[in-house]
Amino acid sequence: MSTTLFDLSGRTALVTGSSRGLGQAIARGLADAGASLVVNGTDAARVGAAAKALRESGHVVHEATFDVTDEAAVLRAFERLDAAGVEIDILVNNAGIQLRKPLVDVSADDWNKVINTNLTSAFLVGREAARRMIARQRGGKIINIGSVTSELARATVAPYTTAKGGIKMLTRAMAAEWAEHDIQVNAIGPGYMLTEMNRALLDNPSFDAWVKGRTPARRWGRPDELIGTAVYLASAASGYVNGQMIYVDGGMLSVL
Ligand code: GCO
Repeated sequence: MSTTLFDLSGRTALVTGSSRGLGQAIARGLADAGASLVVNGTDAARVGAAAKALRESGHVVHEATFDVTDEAAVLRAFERLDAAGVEIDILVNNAGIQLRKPLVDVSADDWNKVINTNLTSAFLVGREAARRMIARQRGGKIINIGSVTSELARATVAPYTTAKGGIKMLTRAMAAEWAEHDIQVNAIGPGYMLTEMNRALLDNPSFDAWVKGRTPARRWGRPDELIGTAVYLASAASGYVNGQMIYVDGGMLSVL
């Protein structure tokens, strides 16, 4: 089998929310597969630290500190990348936040913040990336990060669940319009992963036991366990895959 099938050399990947958590792990995995990276976050210091760590591993890294929920900021960020000659071949829409509270207690501001960060941002950043991919006529890859909550709901995370359900359908909608431009748009649906966003759950013995009992693998997933699927969807190996959500969930969605 050709080893170049999964080689990302010569390509540049923008991973939103890649200064920590799943995004940071995916960014490292894409870099290790040969891609140059654009690290994004809203905190310049965090973005700089994540970029420094990747550079220390010998990778080519650009820093892009901007708020993915702010349309004007997204437009300015892409204009800066254009001016610097940085062309995005691979986009990973990873940025996301969690809010855990009963739906009856969720304010409109709460709701909008989660929807804007976890769903609308994928539209705003995806649109700018696709505009350029289509104009260049060189194709591209867009990978949206969903969740097992793209399929099943859990009480107290309604805004997040709704956004992640939207990610599944936005992935299909993007594929419907952009596949003819040789842009493959797909999604990854993580299960319960060992991240700071889930720290409160991890530290709760009964929730920890529930995750382990509900997951056939009987354990939480590690962020680095998303890398193989991310590299696959970012590479030539998935040239005829469109609109799919690949669940990396230890089997959680496959069982009652
Ligand atoms: C929660 C968790 C989940 C997981 C993940 C599952 O509160 O239930 O945060 O949302 O993080 O998204 O795919």
